Amino acid sequence: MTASTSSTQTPTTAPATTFDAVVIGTGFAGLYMLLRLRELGLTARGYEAGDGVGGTWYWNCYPGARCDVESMQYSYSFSEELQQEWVWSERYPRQDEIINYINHVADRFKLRPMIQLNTRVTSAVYDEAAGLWQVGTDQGDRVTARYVISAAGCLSAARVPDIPGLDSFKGKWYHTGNWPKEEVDFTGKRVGVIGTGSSGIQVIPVLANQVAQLTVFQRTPNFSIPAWNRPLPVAEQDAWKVNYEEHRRVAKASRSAILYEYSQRSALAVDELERQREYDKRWARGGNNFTHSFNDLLTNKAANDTASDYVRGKIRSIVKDPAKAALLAPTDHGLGTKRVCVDTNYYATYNLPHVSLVDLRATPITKIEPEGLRTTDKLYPLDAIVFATGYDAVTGSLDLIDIRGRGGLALKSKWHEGPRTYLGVMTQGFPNLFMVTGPQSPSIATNVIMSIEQHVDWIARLLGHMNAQGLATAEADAKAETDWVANNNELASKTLFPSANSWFMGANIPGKPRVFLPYIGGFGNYTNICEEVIAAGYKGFHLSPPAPGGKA
Ligand code: NA7
Repeated sequence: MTASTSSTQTPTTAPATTFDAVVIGTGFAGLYMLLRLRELGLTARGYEAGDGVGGTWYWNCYPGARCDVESMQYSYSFSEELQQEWVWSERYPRQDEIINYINHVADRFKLRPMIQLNTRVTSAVYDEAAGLWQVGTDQGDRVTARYVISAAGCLSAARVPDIPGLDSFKGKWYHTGNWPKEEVDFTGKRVGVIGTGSSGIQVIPVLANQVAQLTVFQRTPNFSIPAWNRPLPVAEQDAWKVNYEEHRRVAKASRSAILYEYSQRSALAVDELERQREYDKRWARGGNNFTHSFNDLLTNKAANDTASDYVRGKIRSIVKDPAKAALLAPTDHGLGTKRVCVDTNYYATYNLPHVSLVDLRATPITKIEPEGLRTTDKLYPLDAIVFATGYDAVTGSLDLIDIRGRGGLALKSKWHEGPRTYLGVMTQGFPNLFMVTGPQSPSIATNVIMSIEQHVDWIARLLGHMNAQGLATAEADAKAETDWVANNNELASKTLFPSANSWFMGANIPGKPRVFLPYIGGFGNYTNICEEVIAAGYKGFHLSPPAPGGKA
């Protein structure tokens, strides 16, 4: 680990107890929000649970952690100077490089004095009489703020499954999303990895190079496309930087706020030879560009089958043992209906003699014992277990905080049957509570940094407007919210996404309502809607002046 812990400081000034705004979390969202609040002349405190900035990237420091969006795109766009001066080293950024970058941002924009590290927000309660939020932390802070802005992240509530006996395990266990900062030496160890999502698919090939015996416990196989990661020559970056602003403009007008080659053709409008040629080309280039080979892969099952079949064929061609290859080939969902993974040597890792694959569908885990992990079939003796079992995504980070709005209503209760927001940025009954990349916003379906910037800018504009107009309270309208939720569900229903048991659907958390979490209408469309809302005088929001006597 690098600069994440090096120069972070807690505020040196006398502890303040009143702020215009409290920001929860200092990952990409929290840092940029703090910057914009300061530009507005508002006082703000960012609370951060970690002992360094970086959010999800701070915690996910497992071996092999890397972003699957390319380096030149996975960065802030708000400062031309920043994007011109930063130099990346590889096609896809490694976790520690992202942490260096985000620490650089915290320093360059002098954000550290606004941040209190090692502090987790535990409660936010709206005081209706005062029109203010009372915010509490696990360090005993009790502060008041007009605005609370959650930048708590979509993938920050790491989830260890409830497997009986974990406490009895004599070895060490880890979760990829909460990895220790000190290096873990797996040399000569028998290691089990549970989970084959993006994190598992990244950590497995790296661990395989260190351990004596690697056992992968797979419940559901996923589709993965090779990254073909490589060093990124400075000349190549310089060429990109000449047109950085234009690249960003085009990306932001697109579906996922990422520059891909978005095809205008249906997979069914071309013959098999042409399809094969297109898939070969995209496979050779690597990364998630593959998912955009044709324009109907995510809306038409027959079209999707052609891409899914292609990748299944690739798996069979890479993995020498046909039984393992069959287990690794997904059959329960189509390519792209769950987040497609991007890997380095994932499938080939299963050709190594010390790497084995256990099919948990056939032989589920029954318990963990002192010596290892037991399935219905047998005991697997292990020295360490790595949980790559994902997150309570999007809503999980908010559920961890006791958030109460008007009438003491808990956010968790309001969202009992699934999240309800307007634009993913506010929820009715919780005045002046904002969410950066909240549920029913594009967030995880996009280059999340672009979504963060768009949300933060939008919130900052609203706060600036309220300041200028002497307004004290913003709140989503109930009907606007109902319509937005319905619109989201309808958009999702026109795609193949609801057909998959994914964390996009909340399907990975027992008891979580099965609701499609992100807005899937496209980043460009979403941005246009947000602009129209402003142009129409913040349509769907109630903006109110302070009530006489201070009540909002
Ligand atoms: P994911 O994508 O949610 O993957 C979690 C994996 O863990 C997945 O294969 C799960 O299988 C598996 N899992 C979860 N619980 C269990 C239990 N109880 N037993 C066995 N296997 C289990 O999380 P990641 O961290 O990999 O990726 C999250 C995002 O981070 C990713 O999409 C990128 O955006 C970055 P399942 O599919 O539920 O059968």
